[in-house]
Amino acid sequence: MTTKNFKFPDNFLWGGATAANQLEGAYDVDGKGLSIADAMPGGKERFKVLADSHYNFDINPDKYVYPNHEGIDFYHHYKEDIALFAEMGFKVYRFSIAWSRIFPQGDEFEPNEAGLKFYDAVIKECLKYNIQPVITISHYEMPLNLAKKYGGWKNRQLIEFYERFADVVLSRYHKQVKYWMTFNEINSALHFPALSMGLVPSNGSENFKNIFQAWHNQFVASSKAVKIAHELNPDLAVGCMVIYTTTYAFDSNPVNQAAAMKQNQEFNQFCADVQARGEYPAFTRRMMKEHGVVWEDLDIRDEDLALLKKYPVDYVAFSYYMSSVEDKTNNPDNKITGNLMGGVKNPFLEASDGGWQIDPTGLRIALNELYNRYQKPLFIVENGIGGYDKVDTDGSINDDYHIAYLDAHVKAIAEALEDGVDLMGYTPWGCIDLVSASTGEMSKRYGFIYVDLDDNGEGTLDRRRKKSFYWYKDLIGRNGIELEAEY
Ligand code: BGP
Repeated sequence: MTTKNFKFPDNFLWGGATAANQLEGAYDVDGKGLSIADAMPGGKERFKVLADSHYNFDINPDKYVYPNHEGIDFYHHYKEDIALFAEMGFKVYRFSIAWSRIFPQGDEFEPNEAGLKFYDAVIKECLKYNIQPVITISHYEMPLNLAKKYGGWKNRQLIEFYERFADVVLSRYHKQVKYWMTFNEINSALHFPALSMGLVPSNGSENFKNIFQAWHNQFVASSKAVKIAHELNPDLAVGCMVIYTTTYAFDSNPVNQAAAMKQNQEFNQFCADVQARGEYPAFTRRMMKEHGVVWEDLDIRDEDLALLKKYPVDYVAFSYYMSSVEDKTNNPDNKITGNLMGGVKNPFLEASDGGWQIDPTGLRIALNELYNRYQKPLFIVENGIGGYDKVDTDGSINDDYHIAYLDAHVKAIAEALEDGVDLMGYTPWGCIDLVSASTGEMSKRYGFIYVDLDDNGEGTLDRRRKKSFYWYKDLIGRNGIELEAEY
């Protein structure tokens, strides 16, 4: 087989991604308030608990474990961890700021200085190694009080609270940090509103009117953050962030093709259209109607629409883990699980242990679809495979499945660059092992760096380089990859 060496652009942003609630720990230290993530139990029961009609972000330590409370204690290990990122050659490190460290209850007027000091130190440490921070302002971790007292994002007052939070962090860090994102995986809410909207059945998640209202409030809040950022410095780059799940029709039956089109609109395009184009897409009213919601019943004001139009995002960031298949005709019972998504099994793909279908070509397609739709720079800010690693007797961790997954996806990225896509960078998810968002487990690992900690919080917290650590270091160092000559 003939191969060619593909070179990535010189300024390509290689790095890794994490979220505060999944790794920092120190959940009640230095004035931090509780966040909704602190109230989500760990383990495979997590989704079931969140779906219970009585659950209202209550914390019940007698019954459940809460691995996020300790995370991997990045709060006290950040120097060691960032040094390891630097050793791999990271150009960027994507992390989020825990809102409840800065505004413990979410509705205060003055920020918590001790919380800000922590991020001062993290940013300083990154810059020491010429690692540029990429900050997600809100990643699945709003202050608990905003969910309990205000009912989550369906309440318009949240816009004001978020604006205050965004203003504080942007004003403090705009000189050191160029790249920002407003909300993590904003489109996940249709399937799972608890994490990003603070909505569970007991405060209205089952009424789609609340979901669309919450989204609208988030879109407005996002545009306000873009406005603040650009007023501070027009060169700051603020992105939206969506989960992208490349969607195929089961076959050429037009009914299935239309189902795939609709799924694409609802899941992949709706939020990014509003945030990147600055207006609701043409299919909005129909999509709302199909969920029993009428546009006129929502609190969507003219000044909101003007703000959305005036302050769209500068780039489109997304997570990509898998693709999905739409099938309206066969009704097969081979349903699969996935990253918040169900779907039908794709006979051409293999799946991870957790049932996520592995599809590198789907990433090339995603990049082309997104770029051709928005014509804005893209940023892959999450990608990876969660697996169950074991430490060999000599202490090594041979995570070949992890390398194989990432290698195939990096090749697909190279092909998309050849297709002409404008891609800023690549930050694989969970560059250091951390607590899973969907299961709250430690044992589902994505990292290049292994952390000695189990699902019950037992372990030394020692960090170890996995085999993939050296693979990634080599890739970044070469800034290139061997591709088959014909793709
Ligand atoms: C995304 C989230 C992340 C992350 C990742 C992996 O949806 O933005 O926070 O956790 O998925 O998912 P999980 O941890 O459930 O394996």
